[in-house]
Amino acid sequence: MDEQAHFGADQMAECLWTPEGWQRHARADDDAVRARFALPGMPNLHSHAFQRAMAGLAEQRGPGDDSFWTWRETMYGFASRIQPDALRAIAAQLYVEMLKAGYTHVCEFHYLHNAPNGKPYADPAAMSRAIIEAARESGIGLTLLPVLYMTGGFDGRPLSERQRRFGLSVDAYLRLLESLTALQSPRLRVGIALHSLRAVPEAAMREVLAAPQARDCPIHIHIAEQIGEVQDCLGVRNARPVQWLFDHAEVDPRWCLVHATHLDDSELRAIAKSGAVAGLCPTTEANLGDGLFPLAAYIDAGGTLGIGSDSHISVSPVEELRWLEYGQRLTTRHRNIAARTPGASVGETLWGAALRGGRQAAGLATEARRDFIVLDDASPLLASRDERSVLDSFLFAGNTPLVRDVVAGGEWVVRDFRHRDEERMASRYGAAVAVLSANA
Ligand code: NGQ
Ligand code: ZN
Repeated sequence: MDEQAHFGADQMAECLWTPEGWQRHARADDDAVRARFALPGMPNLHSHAFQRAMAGLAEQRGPGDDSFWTWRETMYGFASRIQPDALRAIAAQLYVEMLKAGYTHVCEFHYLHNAPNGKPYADPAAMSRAIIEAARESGIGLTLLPVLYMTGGFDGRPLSERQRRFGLSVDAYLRLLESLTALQSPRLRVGIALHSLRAVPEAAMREVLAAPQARDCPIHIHIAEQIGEVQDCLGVRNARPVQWLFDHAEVDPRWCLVHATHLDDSELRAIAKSGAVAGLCPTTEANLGDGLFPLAAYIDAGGTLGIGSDSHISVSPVEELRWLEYGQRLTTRHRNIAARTPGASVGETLWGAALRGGRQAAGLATEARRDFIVLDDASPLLASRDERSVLDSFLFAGNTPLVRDVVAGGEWVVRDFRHRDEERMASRYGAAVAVLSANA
């Protein structure tokens, strides 16, 4: 088969699951496109690609009580050594892993803008271009979110030495945004990201949100991830973070509130009512000790959600969704939390919800029939499953990989569990990481 041929899901899948139910198509003639179970590919709504190369390197106990804040110091030390070539190698390998796991699109929350000495690169978009190239090489769809990061805390303190790589003035930020927006294509969307309320002063936030690009592009922000952040916000701004944001910005479906872990009832209802996406990253939130998102109440309030792999301690939509549900089961001591009506499947509910919210956060049209994954119906686990049970089995019982083929943007990027360029990506990644470790 011609690898470059473009496919839509209806041309190939015998059975395609959609949030509205299973759709049947005539069986394709070519046996190579046989697919008993196909699903739309998942958008990954939150990624810091460079962090993949330090996954597993912050799991040894330090001198005191380890926390999000001690992890962040380790991460900053690691970030300070990454240059454009290394970023491209790491991101491309990561995106290959994402595709093989069932993600067909990624929102890259990108703040590593400047050279290690804190000065802009000769091309201020050098690091952004590395991300764009990595996505193109891997075949994954990209929503690039250049990040505004200006201060080291709610009190407006200047960036620490290690944060200087992230810092841009509002003017420099808007210039970067404009130069990236000019590169948009069907496979590359550009949106806006405010790192967090602690990193963006109010006046800067207003200026960026008033830019013409902001009118109809995705707007992402980290918010209410840690209790310490809620306390600092209360101390300095006299309001909880989500409450403050709603009081000072028009939060609507353009927005993705990443983590939104620590919410009171009125904040939870405000997000749900606004149509903004709660960007949940369960494996990273578990790894960093963030806390648990109030899933059942949020779904009952009609809230929109999506998933991201964030620090990439794990790269799998299955694991994100499984942890999302299991976290709730462990604290409530009940089962089948995400499915709110009798007879509903947890797997279908979660895949469908994260698909809808992920597409919205990525700025994608709701129908993306050229992004889909084919499950391995020859695996013993799925061989005995039917349409009614396949998503639940995939999400809860799959351990060996079950994603057999992946079509992204109408192109076969994974066939029979292999990405079209995986050897080259892996060896380039290995070489880049060896250099980073040698310089540690
Ligand atoms: C980030 N990570 O942007 O990678 C942050 C830490 C910071 C999470 N919030 C960096 N999980 O807060 O400056
Ligand atoms: Zn993040």
